Amino acid sequence: MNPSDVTTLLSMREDETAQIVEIQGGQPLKTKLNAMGLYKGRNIVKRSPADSTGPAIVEVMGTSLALGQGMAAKIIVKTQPLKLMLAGNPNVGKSVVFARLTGLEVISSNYPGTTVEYTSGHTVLAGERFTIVDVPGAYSYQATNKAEEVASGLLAEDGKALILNVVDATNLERNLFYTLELASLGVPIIILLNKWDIANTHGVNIDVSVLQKHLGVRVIPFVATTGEGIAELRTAMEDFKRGQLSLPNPPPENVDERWKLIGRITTECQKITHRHATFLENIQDATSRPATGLPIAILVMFTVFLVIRTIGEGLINYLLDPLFTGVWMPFLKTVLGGLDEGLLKTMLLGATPEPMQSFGLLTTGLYLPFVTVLPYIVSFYLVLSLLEDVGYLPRLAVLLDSYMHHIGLHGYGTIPLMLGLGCKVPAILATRVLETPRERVIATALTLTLAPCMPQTAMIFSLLSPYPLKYTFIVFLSIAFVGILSSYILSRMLKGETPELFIEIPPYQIPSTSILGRKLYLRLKDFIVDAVPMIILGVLIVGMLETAGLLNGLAQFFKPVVTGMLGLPPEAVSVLTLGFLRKDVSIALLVPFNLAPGAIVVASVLLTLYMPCMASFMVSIRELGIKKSALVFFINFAAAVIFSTLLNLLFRLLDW
Ligand SMILES: Nc1nc2c(ncn2[C@@H]2O[C@H](COP(=O)(O)OP(=O)(O)OP(=O)(O)O)[C@@H](O)[C@H]2O)c(=O)[nH]1
Ligand SMILES: [Mg+2]
Repeated sequence: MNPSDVTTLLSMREDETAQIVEIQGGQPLKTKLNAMGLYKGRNIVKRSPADSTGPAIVEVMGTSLALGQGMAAKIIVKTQPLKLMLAGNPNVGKSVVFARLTGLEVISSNYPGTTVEYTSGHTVLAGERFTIVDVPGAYSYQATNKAEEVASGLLAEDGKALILNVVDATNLERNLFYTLELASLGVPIIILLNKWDIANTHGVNIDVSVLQKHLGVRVIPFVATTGEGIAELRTAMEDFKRGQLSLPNPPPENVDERWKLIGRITTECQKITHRHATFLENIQDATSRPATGLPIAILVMFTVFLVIRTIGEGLINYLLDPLFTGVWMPFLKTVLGGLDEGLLKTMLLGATPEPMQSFGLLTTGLYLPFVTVLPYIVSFYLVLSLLEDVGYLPRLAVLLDSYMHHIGLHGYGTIPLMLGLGCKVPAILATRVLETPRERVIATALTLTLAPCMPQTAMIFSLLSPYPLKYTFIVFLSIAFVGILSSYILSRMLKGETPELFIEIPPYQIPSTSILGRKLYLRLKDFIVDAVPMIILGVLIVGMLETAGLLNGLAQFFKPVVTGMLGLPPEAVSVLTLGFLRKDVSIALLVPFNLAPGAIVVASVLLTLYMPCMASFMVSIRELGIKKSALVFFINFAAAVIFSTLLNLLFRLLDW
């Protein structure tokens, strides 16, 4: 708690809300106030100004009470910061504004639906502390998907003091519809006319004063990415604090009337000067038209794959592996080499000196996350963030729309799938922008199975790197095949229609390097904070199980399935069990078995598909509920076991 939030009822400002934390002055006063409903924990609203010379007026449980100044000075309260809602259409820049005002890190991207859960933070504006909420983007107060439901729910809550309506200046007419809906919520609004820079270069001129007059609210031209307009926002907040911000003009009730009004407003305040199509706009056309767009998409995806691998491998071979083997390992040897042989030494350094096989905490435990996986995480998120910020993903969604309909999804499903190449957890959350529960189930199933996540991909790359490239391709093709097949089955099992694609396609933009850098940092931080400890724990568990000889018993029990059907050594059971905790660790565990490449392929396919990892397991259950998640998990499991068995048979025939 910030100590400056604690004050007395006497010094509270007019209309301020607070909670009583203590009543001083002895028991008799406490009892007296208690009888009137003033006790510790109770919320109150002050109705008289702080500098008033008369009694203090407070509102409690809907009734007003007057208290003498002496009494009011004995009631200690904690004031609650005013709540400021950051609302607007999707992809208008709310999250960038939020990050700028709060200094908190949130992800922003150039496609609608980046924020599907809300984030809140604190900011000080005009000397006043505010709680500020990054409301998910919505086109209308009448929600049509889960993200919009969250938005309307947040806006309907009591206690909001002000709405900061972020409006895309390049798209004024469409954005104003939501603005008019917000205008009927009964709180003051400040409009941030964001992307003012793009509007200018596109020849869109908006007369701010005319717009202000029509809407009855303050309008501030704003560039969230650079912070232009912050000074005007501060001034507006000063005015808000002094109570000089009037409520917006009441909008017409009828929807048609609203659109008519919007039409009148835009013709009056907006002038668009004609200009030639820019280079970016020409590319925009080429990438969205199927004839040129599909070949470009294939080229883009192929390049993406290559770039990710090249950067990842480069980082490993030329930087991290030499550092680890040349600097870290000798250092460990010097410092811990003298340790007595025994449990502690085995735990820390493992059984063998090989960093990938020893399963010591300080050897494999660090090598795995930092040398094998991190480089690919860096390169993947670098490339993904670029695609996101340029605005390529919605175009991919449009291009793939007709194919996606075969498996019961529309094109927007490609966005969670792309995110899922990195980590399944944010990807499953991203399915919230899909309209129907059926679509969300299918999209979740496909996200979980279409391809492994990045840490696991990194391990598959590294495990198969000594062998010809065809093995790596077979792994990914098999996984994609099973993923698509099981989603197809699921889409037939779940009754219902797939809605038509209906998304906004933002124009391409040159990404801001600072936003790109911040996003990469945020995603890496997530990996290091959430995933690395799990990897180390996984390494520890396996090391311990092995030392204790427990793996053997388990291995014997499952031997018929694992060896008979899948052709893997019985000890691989431990690997499969651990796959639930961390899939990348479990794949790394295959190293000591010296498997043939065919067996690595079978094991990789099985491990990717048979079960989601613990984190995505929990998120699926939270998002879809237990019943639907169980269906998804079951279909994936069955498909994984059947397909891996077939693959094993095939490899035996081919003698791979
Ligand atoms: N040029 C320019 N780009 C901006 C500006 N504000 C935001 N952007 C970009 O617009 C895109 C969308 O920004 P976000 O903050 O993710 O949008 P959002 O409103 O939070 O979107 P949702 O979470 O999908 O509702 C990002 O690529 C931003 O970098 C701006 O003022 N100028
Ligand atoms: Mg956002």
